[in-house]
Amino acid sequence: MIQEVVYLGLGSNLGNKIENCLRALKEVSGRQNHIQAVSSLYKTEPVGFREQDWFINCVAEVITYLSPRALLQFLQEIEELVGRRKTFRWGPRVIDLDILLYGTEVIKEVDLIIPHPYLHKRAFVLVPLAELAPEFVHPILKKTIRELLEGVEGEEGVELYAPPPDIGEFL
Ligand code: A4P
Ligand code: MG
Repeated sequence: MIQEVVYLGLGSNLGNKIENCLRALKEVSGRQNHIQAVSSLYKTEPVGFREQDWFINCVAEVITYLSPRALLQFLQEIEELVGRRKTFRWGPRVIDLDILLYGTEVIKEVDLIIPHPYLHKRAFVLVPLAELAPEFVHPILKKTIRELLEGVEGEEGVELYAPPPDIGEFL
């Protein structure tokens, strides 16, 4: 039986951003996925396409009983449910759910790349991830999340917005 610790990245910059993140976490939580911890919520400047509203970003630590591919499909269904409509790459979204890390697995397929390919370049991912797993070693780069955070640019665009949601809400 599969049982793996995964880190999920959540981002929203359309509608009620916090509600969207909380709703997505509620949908993730269930028999197949147990939410262990959630980071603080951060208000972050848009990266990539910059002419869009600011984001709420956070990271969740989850025990999953799904394979990487089944988890990806499940997260895509939740994105649909919570109301994500395709705009364009790096454009505004109601909710974006990314698999940042799936244990120490390395996967390089066209539509599934783990660790997430931009994880080490994005302060909006590393700041909340470092709250939950500072000593986790990136399986390719062989550096801890703390070390990756020390080397990243753009930390000034990541501002603490709200404390971690009560995970009791998701049980
Ligand atoms: N995909 C591959 N690997 C993964 C993975 N590990 N987790 C594929 C999730 N999906 C993965 O993603 C496109 C395809 O990536 C999926 O079909 C899946 O098979 P998408 O979420 O549909 O499209 P996207 O999000 O528009 O593109 P992309 O490249 O995933 O963008 P990102 O990296 O998600 O960046 N600025 C701030 N401050 N905060 C943000 O959250 N987010 C983005 C989007 C840009 N700027 C941001 C933020
Ligand atoms: Mg994405």
